[in-house]
Amino acid sequence: MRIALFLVFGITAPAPAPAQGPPAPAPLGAWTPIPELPVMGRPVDTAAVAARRRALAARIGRGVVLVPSAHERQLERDYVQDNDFRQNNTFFYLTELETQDAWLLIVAPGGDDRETVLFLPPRNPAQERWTGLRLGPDSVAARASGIPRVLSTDSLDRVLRSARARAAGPLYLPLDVSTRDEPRITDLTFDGGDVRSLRPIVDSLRLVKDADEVSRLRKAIDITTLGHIAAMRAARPGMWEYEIEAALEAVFRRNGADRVGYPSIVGSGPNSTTLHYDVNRRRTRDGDLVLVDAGAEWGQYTADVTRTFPVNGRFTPRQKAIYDLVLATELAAYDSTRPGVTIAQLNRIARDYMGAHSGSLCGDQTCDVYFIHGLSHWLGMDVHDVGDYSTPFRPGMVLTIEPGIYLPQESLGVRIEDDVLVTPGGAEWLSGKAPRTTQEIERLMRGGR
Ligand SMILES: [Mn+2]
Repeated sequence: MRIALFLVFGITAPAPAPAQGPPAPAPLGAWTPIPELPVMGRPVDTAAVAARRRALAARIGRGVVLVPSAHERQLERDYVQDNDFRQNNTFFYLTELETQDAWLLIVAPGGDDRETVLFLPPRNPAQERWTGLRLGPDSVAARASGIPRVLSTDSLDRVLRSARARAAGPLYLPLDVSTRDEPRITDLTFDGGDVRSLRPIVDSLRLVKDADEVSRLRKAIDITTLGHIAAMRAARPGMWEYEIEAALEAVFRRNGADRVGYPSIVGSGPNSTTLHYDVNRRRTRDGDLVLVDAGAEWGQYTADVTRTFPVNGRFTPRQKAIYDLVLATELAAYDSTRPGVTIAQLNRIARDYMGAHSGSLCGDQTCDVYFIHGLSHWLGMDVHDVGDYSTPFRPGMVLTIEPGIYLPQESLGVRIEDDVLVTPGGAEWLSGKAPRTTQEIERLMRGGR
């Protein structure tokens, strides 16, 4: 069930506009916290997250799982320029809540409603006047999360102790970079109990996306496609790379993207041959190719799409020949994408194809020599998503296919990257709406549709 929290939000009637000057702040004592509060975040697919928690408990068999949420960053103490709150991925996977300073406890066997507890800090009205309304340990949080047992974080240690005694199994914690500064996690790892890493189990669950995850990815990818189209339309010789970046990211934001999934790469001319160039400060010149590798993030999931286009709207014969080989390589890899195949096999198929169809395009060498990175990676909440790279494809897995050829001596780099969902019968392009053939790109840049 999805709970439309924005309806709840509707009860906060705006104050009437003052006749003149800014309104005087209401004295703190006169301000009453609104019991029905909005959550910073989107509605939770409560059925989907409950199913993920049950799946996790089933994989553990017996034990206790404890996961902290992310904390708010301190404006002026961390990075003044960036205090954006982004939820911890493990916590988000199991709750879809974008709330700070929370903890999730799951006891296995079970992992159902009776064996799951959400801990939230008590609300702080004075603090909320600065940072906005928060979820607190009350019935609003229970409804928003679909977790009936919501307690104050004050009771976490006591409830955890009794849960561990009852479960008589290991304690699973997300032991990774996301929790290395979490004092409670550090203490628990040294308390002499059987403490194990939660990540391998959660990572393998995250590898196969459920329907809610696929719909989030589709949204992020659709927004990204619109951004790439806008970048192609805006491009003109003499434009600065950052102007093309601005055209792209304006469309991301205008369409509701929460942020970029990674720094946008807009590399023109020589910069098109630098794989992760993201300075974006060069002025383009007539005849340049522009390589744009960018993905919007929406609902915690990110796209990862690359398009390469001529800044003046016309590929030279040389650029087109290299481009068409990269594209044909991508299609060959896609045609082999189906359940049971591995990324290593796909990589081999792509390299063999590129090598066999190089002709004299890359001089004495075959062009796969200039294809200097891997073909694919998993895609999800992380742009290079978690999961074992030797896992044979199963329906619901999402990966990129991204061959490239980079010729620095010619200032000529081409990468084409699409996001692909593995289906029972093969695969589906998720980013197929972004123009991809030289003909489609040239038509779009001439002002066609
Ligand atoms: Mn990629």
